[in-house]
Amino acid sequence: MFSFRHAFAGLRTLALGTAAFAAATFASAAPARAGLTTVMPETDASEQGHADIMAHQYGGAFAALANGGYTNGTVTATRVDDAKDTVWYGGSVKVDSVASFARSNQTFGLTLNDGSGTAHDLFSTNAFGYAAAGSSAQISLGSSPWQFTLDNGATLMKTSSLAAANGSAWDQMVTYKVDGLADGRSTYLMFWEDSSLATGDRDYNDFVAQASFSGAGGPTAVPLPPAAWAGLTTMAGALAVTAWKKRKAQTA
Ligand SMILES: [Ca+2]
Ligand SMILES: [Ca+2]
Repeated sequence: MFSFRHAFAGLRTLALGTAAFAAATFASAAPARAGLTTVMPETDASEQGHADIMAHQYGGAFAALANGGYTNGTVTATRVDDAKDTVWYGGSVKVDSVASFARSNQTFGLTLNDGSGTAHDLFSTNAFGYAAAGSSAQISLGSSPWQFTLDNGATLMKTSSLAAANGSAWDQMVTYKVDGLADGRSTYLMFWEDSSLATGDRDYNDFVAQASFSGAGGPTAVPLPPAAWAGLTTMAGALAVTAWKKRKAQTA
């Protein structure tokens, strides 16, 4: 949707009255926090925001925390610094769709961050809300780091968790670390915005997926340039991601 906030950002000659209107209009926006990409509040009554999506996934009622996260008292979701949710690494991971408030086909996958650009689709889903269905098998990429990717069939945007890999360099995905599930795994929720940040609503709920790692794994602290990974990827050619791929594509 059209974003008044963004459109106004570059206009420095606004009359005072108009500026006051803009300030009042966005008074409810979440405060900007260092290191965290701003998520705009949900304003579409047919969609759900992050707290509601977490409640659907984990139960209870999720309340906002001062640090940008949410908790239901048992399960706590803490935002991952957006400088760190770009490239992922380690362990064995399974990804499951949680929700999609996009009304269009979404293909979720990963791209190896080894300079090869090798991409693998994991699953596609095309169902609105919590009917979205799609799961990967358990994936082990050994020493290869990767970027998560989302390919939207309607906006024709294929975006990466690594903002620098997007043509616009926009950050299209925000991430929460989920603690309190008591299942011995490392769990993250990824919330995607699948359209232009110049004109989109920036509510980051077009596609939501849970990544659950067994063993150590998750976002790398600092994404390394491809050359730095060259010595770690000698086994990459032996990877058989295709064999792990399990499509549950749906047709609308
Ligand atoms: Ca991010
Ligand atoms: Ca959106």
